[in-house]
Amino acid sequence: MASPVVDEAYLKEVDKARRLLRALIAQKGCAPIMLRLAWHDAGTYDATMKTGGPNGSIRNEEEYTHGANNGLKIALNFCDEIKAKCPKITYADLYQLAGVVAVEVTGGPTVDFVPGRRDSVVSPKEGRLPDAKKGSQHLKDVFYRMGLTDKDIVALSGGHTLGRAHPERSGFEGAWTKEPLKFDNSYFVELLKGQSEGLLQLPSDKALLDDPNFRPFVELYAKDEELFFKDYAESHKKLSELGFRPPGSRPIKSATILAQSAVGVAVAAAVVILSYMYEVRRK
Ligand code: TBV
Repeated sequence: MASPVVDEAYLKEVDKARRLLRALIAQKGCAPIMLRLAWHDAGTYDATMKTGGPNGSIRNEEEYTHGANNGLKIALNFCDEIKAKCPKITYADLYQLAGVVAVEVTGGPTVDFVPGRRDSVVSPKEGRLPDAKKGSQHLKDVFYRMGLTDKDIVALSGGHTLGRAHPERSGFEGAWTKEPLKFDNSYFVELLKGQSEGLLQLPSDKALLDDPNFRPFVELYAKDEELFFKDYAESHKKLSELGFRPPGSRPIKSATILAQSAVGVAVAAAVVILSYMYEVRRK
């Protein structure tokens, strides 16, 4: 499908959708599942094949019925309420905006949001999202496929500061932190404490402690919430823009640059010549 035209009317709807999302998330307390929806739409990206990614395809029945997406129909339906009031906005933009607002309204960092994602009717095959029962090599395989780094993996895992696992959805149960509706660095603090207080730690969470590339970031983020917020906001933006080139940000073609510099040189030369002639005539 074609890119949406991000004109003034589109930006106005993005603004309206942002306000409606704030209200809906505050009213329903659904920030965690909205963040999970944004992540699961984006997290299918394959940087080599240039398929998947934040393209709204999770709205297709074929995709939201994948095992990893259990329960996400709830969040899709919430987004449909907003889509009905803001019909111009693409599903792809709406789901990513929902993720950004979920982080914002629970006290997390402001994640920069650039609109213009196009919707896709094509869903990737099942199996691109990480499996919570597996270890650090699996996590790396999945995130490297997206073009993301070890630091992105750890920072984004901090998203488990929100929400909980539901037995009927994933087979796991419980929250990762004591205040699952507050976005802070407590995921890392609790992770380092170990499983002492009945909080949840999936095998994929524990992998962050065991892997020598991951662990230093866990320790940094547990100590320094400001650093976590800064890195999280950068990684979340990357995740939300996988395979996305904002409309109007086309790299300037080299011919255009050449033409621009030719004009620049000509203008500079004209100024020099004219001022010289002016000086000569004054003498
Ligand atoms: C829920 C899976 C954000 N994630 C969640 C559940 C499970 C995982 C519970 C679902 C349920 O039963 O309702 C099993 N967690 C994983 C997997 C890994 C993991 C597969 C592998 C490493 N998660 C996430 C990112 C982000 C999230 C990148 C957001 C940026 N996930 C998330 C939230 C919730 C889940 C906010 O994946 C709570 C939803 C990086 C709710 O409360 O409904 C962690 C990472 O670690 C893989």
